[in-house]
Amino acid sequence: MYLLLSARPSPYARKVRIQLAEKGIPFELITEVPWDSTTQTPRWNPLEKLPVLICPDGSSVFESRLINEWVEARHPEPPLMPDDLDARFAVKRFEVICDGACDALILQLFENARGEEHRSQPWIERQQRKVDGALRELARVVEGREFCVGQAFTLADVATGTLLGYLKVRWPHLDWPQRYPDLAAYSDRMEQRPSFVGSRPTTQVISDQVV
Ligand SMILES: N[C@@H](CCC(=O)N[C@@H](CS)C(=O)NCC(=O)O)C(=O)O
Repeated sequence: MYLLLSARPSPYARKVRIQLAEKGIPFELITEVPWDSTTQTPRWNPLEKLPVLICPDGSSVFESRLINEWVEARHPEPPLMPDDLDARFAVKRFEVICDGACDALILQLFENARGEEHRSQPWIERQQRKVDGALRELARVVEGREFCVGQAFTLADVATGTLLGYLKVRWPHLDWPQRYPDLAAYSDRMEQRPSFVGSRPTTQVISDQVV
């Protein structure tokens, strides 16, 4: 059986949880706080980040997009990647935008954690512009559509639904649902899928000082 190193709020880990659930692949979920010294993450990933998928043979796959690709290659049914080359790149474009927005959010989280005296407002604003830009672009592309790419649920929906779900839990004050009601309705639809219901993000306490 696969093991998955995951954190409860992690949008990156949630992408893998959703993919495994959509494919009906059994796995044992190991919940960690990757920012704490108690985490076993560095044992499996030299970059000390989760998610990490640990295979029955003891090898590990890390970096959420690589895990998604790896799982897709080894467990192709049901497919979450289209066959058509242009559609595949369209899916990857969504993944790049959503992961980039998550990165910008996490950078802000830790910049804020430095405390009022030490935080850099220009840095926070730069990161927030990336999040705003990502949401603007997602709203433009998703408007009036059931799924991000083509007529079926793909890894693009996994990435987009996960980013939006993360925003709702960790950044509830942002006004994107009012600015982009279509995107908000899309997010509500995605959150109804059993794979999303079973992996709703919740907050975790970080005990170590990270910054
Ligand atoms: N690009 C990575 C990002 C993963 C990531 O940043 N994970 C966070 C948890 S949400 C982490 O483990 N951070 C610990 C650290 O950076 O030391 C991916 O897609 O897997």
